[in-house]
Amino acid sequence: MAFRDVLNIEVNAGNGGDGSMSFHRAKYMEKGGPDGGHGGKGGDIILRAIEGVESLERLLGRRKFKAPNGAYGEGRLRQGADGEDVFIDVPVGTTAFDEDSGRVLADLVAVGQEKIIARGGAGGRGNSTFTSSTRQAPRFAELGVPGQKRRVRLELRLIADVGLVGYPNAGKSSLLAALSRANPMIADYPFTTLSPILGVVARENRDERFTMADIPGIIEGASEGKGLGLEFLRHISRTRLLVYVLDVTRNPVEELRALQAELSAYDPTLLENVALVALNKVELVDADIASMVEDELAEFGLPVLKTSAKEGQGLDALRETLFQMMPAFELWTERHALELEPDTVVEESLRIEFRIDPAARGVGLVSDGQPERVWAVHGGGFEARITRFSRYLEDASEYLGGVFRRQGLYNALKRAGAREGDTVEIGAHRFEYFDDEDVRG
Ligand SMILES: Nc1nc2c(ncn2[C@@H]2O[C@H](COP(=O)(O)OP(=O)(O)OP(=O)(O)O)[C@@H](O)[C@H]2O)c(=O)[nH]1
Ligand SMILES: [Mg+2]
Repeated sequence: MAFRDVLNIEVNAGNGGDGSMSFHRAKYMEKGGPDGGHGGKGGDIILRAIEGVESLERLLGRRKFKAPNGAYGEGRLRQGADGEDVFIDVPVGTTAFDEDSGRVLADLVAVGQEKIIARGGAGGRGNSTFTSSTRQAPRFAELGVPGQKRRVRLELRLIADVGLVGYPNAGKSSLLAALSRANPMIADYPFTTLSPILGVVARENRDERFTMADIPGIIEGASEGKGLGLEFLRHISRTRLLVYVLDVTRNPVEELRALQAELSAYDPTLLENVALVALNKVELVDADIASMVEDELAEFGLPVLKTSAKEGQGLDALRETLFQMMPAFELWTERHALELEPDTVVEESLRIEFRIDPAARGVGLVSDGQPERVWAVHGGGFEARITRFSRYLEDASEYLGGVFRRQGLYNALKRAGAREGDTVEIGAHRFEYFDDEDVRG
């Protein structure tokens, strides 16, 4: 099974269904009241963290996800059904980024956690909504909003409590095998481990356990791409505790210094992690040599535990120390919380900040010799609002005029110096400006 920790997908939430333009029909009744129902909401695309998957591999081959659209509204006030949500199941530890903005869309750190990564569009309102004392038969309805469409990069950072880091061949996999039931490959050559492996370490006679991640060895220059590079450091960037595994027969002080330099080049906060040193293969040297090395390592200010993964020496002490030093989960999540992109406001028209450019474009002459004056309106959600009635623009224009007036557009145009007969440009649409205080929407 291929270990897969980065994957690009495309997600497309469902479009909102259009509202219906309909009038009640009954025998002997020439023209009934408006009875167009609302369109349904489009389905969301939701990322969900599930248990028991440790790779994004199962998503391979499925790169596009589309949620169903909301159904159209219908006559007799029948509302269109909402489109169903689509769930994408991923391993715990998956982060989703918007490929284009780079923003974090979701960061799932616990089983069952869910996050919408593309929102379905709102349904349009049916024509029955738009009746008023002056408008008893609205011949327009609102169209549905398109669903969000995104290119998303999924990145998996295994969520392990403990991360083993060290040079190749130091005995990381051997320690994992000795402390847990995991069965990693162990061999007397560098880069035996090619992808991260997780194991569960249990405390004797107690119902306590933690997970431990073994990652490929790191060498000096890894931050410049030497060896297997630093890409696997992603998987220890969110462990609660780091174990530096050193081979006592090599040069442990030098190796630890180089390891820390590489980790820090990847992410300086990694060195703030709670950490300890496992000085491994101690059975290969005399006890006083091992103690000497231990003293030399004191400069790093980390607890040092002497182990032999091969002979089973020091393993109980290592396990016990790990349980004792483990920081609380709350502290961990606080430190590692990613800043999520705020939920996007789909109903753009709720924002009414806008800008008016006087005579921005299209200055020409009209018949009476006066220059035609064009006011271009940007922002404020006006264009999106018009789009929602694009099929019925003529019939909806009076209604839209009223909405825009309430949002302050006419006042702003007036203040800017607009005069009767000027042209107002909103996106691709053009309207004539009229200075009439009494027209109501
Ligand atoms: N003598 C002795 N040999 C050990 C000890 N621990 C591991 N080894 C041996 O060292 C070699 C490398 O062990 P691994 O556990 O594969 O080392 P690793 O750090 O996972 O190596 P990479 O996956 O290549 O980074 C193997 O031959 C192990 O049997 C130990 O405590 N004593
Ligand atoms: Mg290994």
